[in-house]
Amino acid sequence: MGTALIYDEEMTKYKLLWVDPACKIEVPERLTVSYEALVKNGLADRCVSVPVREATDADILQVHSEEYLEAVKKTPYMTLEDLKEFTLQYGDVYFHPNIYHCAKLAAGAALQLVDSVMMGKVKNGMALVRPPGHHSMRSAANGFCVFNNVAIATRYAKQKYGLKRVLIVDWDIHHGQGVQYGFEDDPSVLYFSWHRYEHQKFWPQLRESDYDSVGKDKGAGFNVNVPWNKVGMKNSDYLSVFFHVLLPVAYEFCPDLVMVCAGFDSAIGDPEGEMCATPDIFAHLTHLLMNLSGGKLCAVLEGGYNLTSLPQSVCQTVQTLLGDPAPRPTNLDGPCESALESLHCTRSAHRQYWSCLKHAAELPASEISTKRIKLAKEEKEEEKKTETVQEEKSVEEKVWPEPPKRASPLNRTAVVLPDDVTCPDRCTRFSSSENPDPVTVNKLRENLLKAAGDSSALTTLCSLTALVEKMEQSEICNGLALVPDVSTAMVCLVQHAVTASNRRVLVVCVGGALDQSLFKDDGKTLLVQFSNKESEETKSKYNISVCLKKGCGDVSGFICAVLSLLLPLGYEYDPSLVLLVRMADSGLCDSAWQQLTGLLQGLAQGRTLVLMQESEKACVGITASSLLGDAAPSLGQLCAPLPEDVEAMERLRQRLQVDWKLLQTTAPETGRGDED
Ligand code: Q9C
Ligand code: ZN
Repeated sequence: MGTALIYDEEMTKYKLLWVDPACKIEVPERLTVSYEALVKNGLADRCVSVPVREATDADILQVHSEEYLEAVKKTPYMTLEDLKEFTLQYGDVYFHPNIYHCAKLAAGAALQLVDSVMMGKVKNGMALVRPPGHHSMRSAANGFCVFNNVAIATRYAKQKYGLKRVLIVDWDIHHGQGVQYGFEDDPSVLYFSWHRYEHQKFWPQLRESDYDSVGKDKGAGFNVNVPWNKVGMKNSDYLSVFFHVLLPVAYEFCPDLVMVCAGFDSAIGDPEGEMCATPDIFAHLTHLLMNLSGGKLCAVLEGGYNLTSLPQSVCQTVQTLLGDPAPRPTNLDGPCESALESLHCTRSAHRQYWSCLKHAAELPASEISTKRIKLAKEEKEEEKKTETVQEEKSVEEKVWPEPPKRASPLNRTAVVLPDDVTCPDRCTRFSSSENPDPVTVNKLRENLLKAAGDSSALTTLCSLTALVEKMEQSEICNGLALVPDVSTAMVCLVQHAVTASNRRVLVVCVGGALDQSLFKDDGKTLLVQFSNKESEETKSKYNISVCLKKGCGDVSGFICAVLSLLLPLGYEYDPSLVLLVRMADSGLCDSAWQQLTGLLQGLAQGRTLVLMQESEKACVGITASSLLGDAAPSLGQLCAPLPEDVEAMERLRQRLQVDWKLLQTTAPETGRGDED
């Protein structure tokens, strides 16, 4: 099942017809450069091209008022002077004789996308549209937006397909206040937005964009705002918010569909956002959402005004939707203090609504909200003084390397299986044809003798070391092996893999403990084990045991640990290879195993080798499917994890955050920072 791409040149056919500094960045080229980049990179061709349509009055009226729609309907017949005057009643938006037509197509494109995904014609997709939508309100255009495309599509999806829960992820750098207003009291729609805020100094300067707007009435807890109070946020800041706020809440919510307000003004170089996250981060943001709702994801373009970073970011998003492995994450040096403050605030505002956040630290008595008001005042005065200077000062041009071309793997998944186990669909059976070098064979034999393995075990191990080499050379992306003894195989492979310089192996072991003494603390391996064995204290930053009371049997606890411990550790470690070891009787249910397998593929460019005990052959099919990039089945709405597990995980997180910055969830000394 493919990826839909919706684009129509018609949506480039309106533009600003007068001088307005606030609106001059919203240009038709935003769309043409994005589409051309998709064509140039061979991505457009790999997508299923879906035509746009016009949203009907009925579609639009699900979100907007009749008066507003009727007013917009008149704009195609207005003179330039009338258009200017009509525009004046709204903030930071412009009208054009053709914008009503384009706005109907933009909303209609989002509807077509929902239909394609929900009818199973494709598994996911992206719509490249103008005008954007997330600022427009029931009776008002705003922020370049005329109709609220994503809100309209969300209402439509719920109604037409009977969806119970829709998640809207707004990664645009502006607050989609229109979306927030539209679903504030609705618990069936979870709206998440991060946005440049600067203590209410940044447009649209709304009090209700802050972290304490959590939703109203029945919708309390279903509006999640992460305000950025400084510019220059980086990849680490974005990922930290995903690991410690969005993903835990999203998995607990368990959406039937994910809608993305895909604005790319949150990328480096954007004149509005002034953030520093690189375009490759969108590969990871996308990947991390692709195992929710069985992979049903609709991304709809919002902002993005740097004509270099915008097309790069669009390509990263679409290529990930197509299933190509994400690039190695870059620049993960941990979140900044201001980001940690925001993270802390949002987590504490939501701790009463989400069991995954129950252990989040409370805010020190109103410290931060009073600071907000004070700062907003001070900085406004400051601004007045420096206004003339500011006008002359042009934003310094940012430079960043173009993201390297991502290869689409020719051979995705290789399997090493006993002869009596059939090779799963779309996989290739792997056996090493070349003779491995004698040194390798001797080492393998030594290890085997210790473990009393036989000659067929040696053949298997030879194949596996050869497979690791092929993965390293990018000839094969990932692999799966059934072995007679996972511990021995794992030890042999780790020993083999780390002989090459600058290789780092992340070993993830589920169910049952490995002999930790086999691992050195030299940083060439990071071992993370999940089990119910009360293990001795974690010995080093590279040897980590996550102990859950029921082992991997409690899905909620397990998934919390994966999202907020394993993923941050894995991303910060940045392995060149992931070894995923499944012990016999791990107690892990199939869907949680597939979630784990799917999520880990964001690391090491998807180079994951799964080792399973021979007795686990019933899981070969589902594991292969996950390695091939199929979305994991949804876990269902999660209940609260066991309190003792939550506490144990929190203790572990606190202990490890000294060494692993992506595990931090609070600023070093909250309330300090920019005090006078
Ligand atoms: N410095 C979207 O990204 N403010 N809308 C412009 C100029 C309006 C952004 C101020 C920004 C609207 C969809
Ligand atoms: Zn924006």
